[in-house]
Parts: sequence; structure tokens; C-alpha cells
Amino acid sequence: MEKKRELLVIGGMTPRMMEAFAQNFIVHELAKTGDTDGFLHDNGERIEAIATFGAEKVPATLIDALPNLKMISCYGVGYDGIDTARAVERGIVVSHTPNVLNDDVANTAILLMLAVSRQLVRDDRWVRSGNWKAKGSAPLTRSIEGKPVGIVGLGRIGETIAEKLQAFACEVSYHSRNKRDVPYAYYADLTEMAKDVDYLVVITPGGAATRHLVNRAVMDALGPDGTLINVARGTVVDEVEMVAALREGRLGYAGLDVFEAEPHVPEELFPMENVVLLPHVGSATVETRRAMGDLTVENLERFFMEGTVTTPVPEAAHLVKLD
Ligand code: NAP
Ligand code: 8YV
Repeated sequence: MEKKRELLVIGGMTPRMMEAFAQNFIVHELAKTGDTDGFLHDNGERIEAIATFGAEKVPATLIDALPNLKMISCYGVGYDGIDTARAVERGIVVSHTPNVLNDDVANTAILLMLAVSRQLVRDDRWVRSGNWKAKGSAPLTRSIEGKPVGIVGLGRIGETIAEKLQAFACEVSYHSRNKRDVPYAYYADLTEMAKDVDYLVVITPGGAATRHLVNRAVMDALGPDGTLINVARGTVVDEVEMVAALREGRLGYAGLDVFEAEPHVPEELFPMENVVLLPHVGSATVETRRAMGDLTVENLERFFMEGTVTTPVPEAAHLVKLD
């Protein structure tokens, strides 16, 4: 019988994924090793694959400590935590989990738009605190119906958000580097789009190319009546500027699933009634995480059995033969 290959697991995976890994691999969980350097020194040479939670880091130093690494399977579509350039330079295949999470992440963006605009959290507290009996009806909120919404990054998830917003009769426009053949207005200039919309929904990849794309000028253009929704990566928004803009009333509202240094969230946001905060749960439903987990496992298994993967990241696609 062929000897099992050795897999390094980084970050939290579901029990279903761990069971699947154990069938074909000798599994090492980085979080349980205690002494990472000692573990890598003693075991690094035998590790042939990594399975990583999307929010975790796989830096060049880790990749270089694993001389026989052949494959990195990311449990998430965003792979900004992985030094993909270094991996590809070494011929290491990187895969991720696109498409299977489009609906739930898009639903989270719309959930945040509704929660912020209709003051879901405030009004829930209104009931629980007895305010309804003591003070009467809660103050009026704002509708998202028919409002102009600008999507920053009209990719797989962005387009799903745009489609779902049709049910709310929203007038959708978008900003990305390339104009697409879609029935939505294109803005080459993000600040110009921010001036024209009530809601800015951020859903680009993270990483150096998008760092602080949403800066002070963009937030000022969105303005005191505007709402910023971020379901992309915390790094895409200048968080210090965002907190200042909300505090000073230059930006009206925010719905945030992601932050620059998770799980750290700026405490200044905590008392703000005009902000709704989530702990990076865009894709975190049982159904979607199962589909993402199955694809993460499938990519690993296909790589070692068939020499290919189902969903390589674009930079690594040339390293495998695709169906
Ligand atoms: P995708 O299909 O690759 O779409 C990315 C979009 O961003 C494209 O429209 C791209 O268009 C645009 N873009 C890329 N770089 C840009 C830049 N520098 N300036 C402006 N636009 C830029 O990716 P996806 O599958 O929709 O996922 C998007 C991201 O969502 C992921 O990478 C991840 O970070 C995040 N995400 C978050 C959660 C969560 O739990 N909150 C869950 C899933 C995904 P151009 O190339 O034309 O610029
Ligand atoms: C995951 C995500 O929570 O897919 C992504 O890019 O941000 C989320 O679906 C994250 O990757 C951790 O696995």
C-alpha cells in the first residue's frame, strides 16, 4: 500500500474536512504543534501539502521551510493571506473555493445593508430593553428600496449582489479596473461613483493592489447620508480614516464583516448606533461551509491522484491541466 502523504492544516476546519483529510493524509495541525519552528525543523521535509483557512497567513518563510511542498488548498475564495507569487515560483499549485459561496456572501452584504438602514440591532434592543412599552414606537429608519448602490469589484460575488439587488429595485453601478459587458453603469473613478450613490458595497480581493482603495476622499464623497458596506477584506478600507469619518459625521453609516487586523475591531465603533459589526461570517453558513470544505478536499485529493485540481487560483492555473 502506498505510504500516506503528510498534510499541514492551518486554521480551523470542520470535522467533516478533518475526517476526509485523515483518510488520505497524515495530518499535522499547526495550531496544536506548540513550537512552530521546532515542528518545521523536525517535520518540514516530509510535508507535501497545506490546507489553510482563508483568513490565515501562508508567508514565504513558511513555504520555504517546506522543501517538498507541492500543493496549497485554500478553504476560502480570497487567498491574499498566501504568498502565491512565492508558491508559483516554486511550482507549488494553489487552489481556492470560488463560486460555491457567492450566494451567502451576497446575502451577507444585503443583510448588512438592511440591518444598517432599518436599524435591526437598535430596534431589537428597543424591544428587549422595554423601550417599546416605556417610550412607544422606535424612531423611523431608512429604506433601501430603489436606492443607488455602487459595487466596488463586480466579480463573481459582486455580480451576485447586483442581481439580488434587482429585487429591491436598486439602481446598481460598479467600479473595477476593467469595464464589463453588463447592464450596470461603469465608473473608472471610484470617488466619482461614491458621489453618485447612497450605498458603497466593497467586494474586491484583498492584498497590496486594493490596500486602502476606499480612502478618505472616497468616504467623504459617499458623505453623511451614505452607507459603506465591506464584505471584502478589512485592508481594502482605510480603517483609521473610516472610524474618523464616522465619528465626525462625514460618513453616515457602515456595515462591516471584515477588519484590518482581525479579530481586533476598533473599539470606537462599539457604541456607534449607525454601525453594524459582524465577525467575518460572510460565508459562514452550514450549507456554504460544507460546499467550500468539500471543494477544498476535492482539490487536494485530485492533485495527488490525478495531477490536477478543480479550482486553481488564476496565477497557478498554468501548473495543472484543466478539464
Ligand atoms: P472575483 O470574481 O475575482 O472578483 C473580484 C472583483 O474585484 C473583480 O470584479 C475585479 O475586477 C475587481 N478588482 C480586483 N482588483 C481591483 C482593484 N485593484 N480595483 C478595483 N477593482 C478590483 O472575486 P470574488 O469571488 O467575487 O471574491 C471577491 C473577494 O471577496 C475575495 O477575494 C475575498 O477577499 C472576499 N470574500 C469575503 C468573504 C467574507 O466572508 N466576507 C467571503 C468570500 C469572499 P477587475 O479585475 O476588472 O478590477
Ligand atoms: C472565509 C472568505 O471566512 O472565502 C473567503 O475569501 O473570506 C470567507 O469565505 C475565509 O476565507 C476563511 O476561510
